[in-house]
Amino acid sequence: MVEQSIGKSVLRKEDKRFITGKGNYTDDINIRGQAYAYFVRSPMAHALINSIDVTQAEAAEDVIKVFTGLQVAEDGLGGLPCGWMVHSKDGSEMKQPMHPVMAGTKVNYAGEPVAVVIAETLLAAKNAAELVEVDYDELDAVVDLASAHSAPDIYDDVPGNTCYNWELGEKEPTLKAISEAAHVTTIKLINNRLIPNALEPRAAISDYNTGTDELTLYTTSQNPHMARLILTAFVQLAPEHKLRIIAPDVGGGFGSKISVYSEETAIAWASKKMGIPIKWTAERSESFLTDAHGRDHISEASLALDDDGKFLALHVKTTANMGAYLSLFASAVPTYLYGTLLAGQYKTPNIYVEVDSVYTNTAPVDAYRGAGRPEATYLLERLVETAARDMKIDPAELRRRNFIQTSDFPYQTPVALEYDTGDYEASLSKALEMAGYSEFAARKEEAVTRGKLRGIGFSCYIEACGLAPSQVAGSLGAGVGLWESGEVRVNPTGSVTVLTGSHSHGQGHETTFAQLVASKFGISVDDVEVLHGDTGKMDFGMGTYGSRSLAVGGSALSKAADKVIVKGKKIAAHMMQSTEDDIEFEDGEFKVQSSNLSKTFQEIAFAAYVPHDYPLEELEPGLSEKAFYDPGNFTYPAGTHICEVEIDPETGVVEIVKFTAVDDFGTIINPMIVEGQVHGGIAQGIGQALLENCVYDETGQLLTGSYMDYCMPRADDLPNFDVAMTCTPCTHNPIGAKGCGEAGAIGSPPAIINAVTDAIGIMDIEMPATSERVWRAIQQAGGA
Ligand code: MCN
Repeated sequence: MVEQSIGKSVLRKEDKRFITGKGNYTDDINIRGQAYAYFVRSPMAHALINSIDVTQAEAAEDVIKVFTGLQVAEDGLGGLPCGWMVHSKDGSEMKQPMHPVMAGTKVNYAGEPVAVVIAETLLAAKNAAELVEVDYDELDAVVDLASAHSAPDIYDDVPGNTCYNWELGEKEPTLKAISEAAHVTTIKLINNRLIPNALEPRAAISDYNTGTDELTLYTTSQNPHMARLILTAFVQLAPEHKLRIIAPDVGGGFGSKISVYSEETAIAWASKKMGIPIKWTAERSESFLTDAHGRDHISEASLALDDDGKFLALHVKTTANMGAYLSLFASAVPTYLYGTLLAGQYKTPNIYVEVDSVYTNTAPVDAYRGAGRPEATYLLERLVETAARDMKIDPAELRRRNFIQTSDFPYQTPVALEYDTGDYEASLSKALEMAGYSEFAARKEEAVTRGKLRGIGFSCYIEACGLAPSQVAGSLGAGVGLWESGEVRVNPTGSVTVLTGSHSHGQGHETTFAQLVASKFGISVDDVEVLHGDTGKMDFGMGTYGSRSLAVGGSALSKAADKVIVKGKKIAAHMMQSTEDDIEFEDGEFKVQSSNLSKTFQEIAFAAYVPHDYPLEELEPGLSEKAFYDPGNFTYPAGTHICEVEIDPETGVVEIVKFTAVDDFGTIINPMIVEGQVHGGIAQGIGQALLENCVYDETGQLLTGSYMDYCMPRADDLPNFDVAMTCTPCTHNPIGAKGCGEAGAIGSPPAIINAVTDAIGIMDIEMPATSERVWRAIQQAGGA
């Protein structure tokens, strides 16, 4: 009998190839006769293009061709679409300016591509790009988010630069409750703009077969089928059945590789036009300029409480930056992935949220690890902590008084979502114990003797992930369904090949999905191979984002595996002259319950493919099943993060001395991988809270365009994390699993800023709380 592997920290199967340099990333792929692309990008954030002269560039050595944005558009290629329609308060549709593959007559952010040079070598393409002469008329750039409405309009048909003005919840009861409440805490805050920085830059290589008319595009995508759908149905690059998209090994995405970008579209089009393979790999500076950025909100929020600290009402007003164009998921991020999360873990009876989303002359903003949910959590958990300080109630106690109780589930929030399950008290209690909260005062006192300021901060987060029921998504404006596909192919010798519509780009699916399927069949994890990321191999799938792969993609595989077992029982019944109802499948064996006869999984697999003794009239040969799974609800991971910091008042340097995270992800397949996901997420949250900030100057030039100016967290910025789990299994998927991929980035930033402000004795500090900001805050607060 093979040991059941669910819940075991099986080492990652994919790591052998990664750590021995055998990974196969897009840039590792070379096709005979390939040319290289280099993009000419706008140096200005906002300008009219009077003309583009490519004569010199095309005459340069080794240059094959130069294409401009206008040429691409004239060839009939459509714009890059946004996949989520959001309506304004007045019912009107969001304003969506055309997002051309490359700019034709006007550029709207610095770095926007205007032409592409195709050459025999990368160096030749790069050199020739310098020879493309673009005559621009610079326009004033709209950069400041707060004043974007009153700035000149970027697009003629988008008055006030307003994309939409959205609302959720009941306005009148909320405002009334706030006006009558015994206590109201109000905060204003900025959720700083971030640049994703996946380890592997975006890349693409396209190959057109003039014989078969098939266009193959290898690209760094989190969702290759969706990319194919967009490039065929909207951009009209090729018929769907003639376009194959392969997303091979992908070195991180964090949301930035969901979108279909200009570059892969342009090279695929050029490759088809010229009948040659073309390769493009982003330089890091191009990634900074053009990968979809994240966050970028300004908010004001008020929480009304009664004298006992019971939450009565929450009013939130947010302005969200969309950048210059609507990226693929952009419109959904500050609305359905944000406003719907504002109930948090609390029973707040009245909630009303307004979101004003605006265009600016900056790179498009889209999903970045957590996408909307970190922004909601940051706002709510900063507000709750501030209210606790205002009312002089212990912050853990204030949260406790307002928690949704286990007996309340399923719990309908006032902002659309219905939480299926959770136990918020359990994660808070465990986190308080692990963090040694009761001894914190003593530690703070001791720190003072060393001249240090010590603070502690909480964050009790919830997120909706496992995106999502298609009907719900559709009713909220999604242009696609959000189900997932899975196929389980049992090979004749009993090993298994799994094909999934999910895409792994660091999350370890090749291991966890293998564990899931191996456990179903009672076989070894080593006997299961997981394939993903190729529209030519697997069924249409929706891809990976919104921590959905296990809850949705894994559930599809679980259903497909169940079908295999059902068929296996039929074969077994025939082979052992029994009835299907009398067969039990357990520990990798099909057993006749009423006797001691049994057949192994492998024997049944062999019989399915060598059907000499087989019920051919009743059953087809083969043992391969598919399933499509559309979830009944989101999953709702939740937990408590507690951060403890020490600050050196002389320098403002913040040291995280302890970070505790207690999360509830329901049933866990692989604790080591889940902990790794939590660690990675917290690291990104620490980056946002203390170090990272995307800054444009007033003309729209990106000032933080390299690692010299954009500070990513490094190992010595991070403490050892104390991570633990509680478990309330998800009630509506067959695994009981909730997503874990974003939780760390969602829960951590407010805990960190709550700790920093607690240490200094102030109510607020802007993220990132750099040592300079902290030092200034300490001076303003009256010094150490
Ligand atoms: N898992 C588990 N038990 C659970 C939940 C998850 O064992 N109860 C496992 C899963 O099987 C999977 C991993 O944990 O191996 C993450 O699963 P899940 O929460 O389903 O998230 P996804 O696989 O859908 O990944 C998406 C998520 C998101 S949205 C971002 S952004 C993100 C993240 O994952 N980007 C990442 N983690 C990342 N990790 C890496 N290394 N690189 C990225 O780009």
